[in-house]
Amino acid sequence: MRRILVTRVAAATALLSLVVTAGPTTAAAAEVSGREAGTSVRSESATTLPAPNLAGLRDALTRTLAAGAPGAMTRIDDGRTVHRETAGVSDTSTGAGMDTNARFRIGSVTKTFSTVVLMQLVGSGAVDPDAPVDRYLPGVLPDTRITVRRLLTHTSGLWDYSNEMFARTIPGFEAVRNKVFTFRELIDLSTAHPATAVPGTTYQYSNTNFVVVGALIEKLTGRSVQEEYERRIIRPLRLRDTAYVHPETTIPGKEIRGYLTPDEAGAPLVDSTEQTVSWAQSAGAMISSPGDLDRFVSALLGGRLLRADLLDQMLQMTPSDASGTRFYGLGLRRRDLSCGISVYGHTGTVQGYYTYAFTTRDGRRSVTSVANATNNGAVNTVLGDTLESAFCGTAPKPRALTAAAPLPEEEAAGSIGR
Ligand code: REX
Repeated sequence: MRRILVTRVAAATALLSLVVTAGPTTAAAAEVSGREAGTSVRSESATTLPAPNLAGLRDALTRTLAAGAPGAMTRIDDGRTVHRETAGVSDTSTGAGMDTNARFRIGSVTKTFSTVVLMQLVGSGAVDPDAPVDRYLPGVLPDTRITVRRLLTHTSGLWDYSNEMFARTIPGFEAVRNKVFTFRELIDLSTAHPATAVPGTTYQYSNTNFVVVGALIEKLTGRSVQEEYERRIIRPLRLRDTAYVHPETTIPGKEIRGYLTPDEAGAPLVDSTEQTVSWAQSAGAMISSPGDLDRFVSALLGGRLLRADLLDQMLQMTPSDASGTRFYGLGLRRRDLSCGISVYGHTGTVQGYYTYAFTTRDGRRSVTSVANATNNGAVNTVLGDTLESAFCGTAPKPRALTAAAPLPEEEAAGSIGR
């Protein structure tokens, strides 16, 4: 039985009172233009955004279940009002409902956390973003044209080692679920392959880039990435559900269980909740909750984690596919929605969990959506429709999707259909 719960809660969480650094305040309506691949981006404040379309949201979540996820949920936070919508179950064995207060694996949204740490290090002069990585990690990468910035923009040309790792979904996952890798082992898996492009010329999404970022953070600070996430982001923002527990395999506290879809049609879902996520580490191993992710992306775009010039660098976007609506900056995605609004954040895919965590340019409306089944492109695509309802107030037209023939997702081209 699939139930949909709707609650509206006044946001007592004092999001706006959080000031981590003396960053800039947000303008009511800003025109961001210039260096973003020649585009001009309209960017409204939450006060001028259409109200979320809750019927459209519920419809998108219901269709996410129809596409094969046991559960799906969205949390919308505009600083005054929180909308929570859930559909389906967080645990197929107990039948417990989805829960917007529970924790899950956020996959590549971790890349945005890693970027914030690195950009704070840029801000303090500890690292030059345009210097070769080789200056800081001598002999680790094969080409001195790979700069720190080219890691963050996915233009290093470093092969994504996870392509081969998960070519066969269940065997690939089972082979690494309890493994503990060093950063160097993962980097060496990548550099055993030739470069995919000349550094600086081509956007090509690769987990390797953000594993190198993790290695850099540890080299520059002399501390673990876990300590750096905690002291620079988690504690200042009071993110109580956010953690980097690598190489622990369990999610502490209240959890959403995750399910992996086998490649063989009709095969039952595999519970993939427990794993080290060591294959991803600083590219994808964090745990969080919808409330914490809303707070994180809001604080980032609201200028409360980075100085304005550093945030501006994260916002320098290049197209990530041919759609004309999807872009990548430094560890940050931009999506242009059908109503002309641009939203900023990241997506995540780690076995069992698809995540979307996006916010407006001023950070005033933030949205996190999660589904607990992966290796199913239709689930991911339909879950993405929640952004249209949440930011544009529209109800996207239902579309017929099957796992075998999903709409194109931004990282599917040239990789392994994840
Ligand atoms: C690995 C395979 C997916 C998942 C991956 N995830 O590279 C990173 C990430 C950390 O979150 N990236 C996404 C598996 C694209 C993002 O940035 O949004 N797929 C699955 C397979 C395919 O095993 N054979 O679907 O769970």
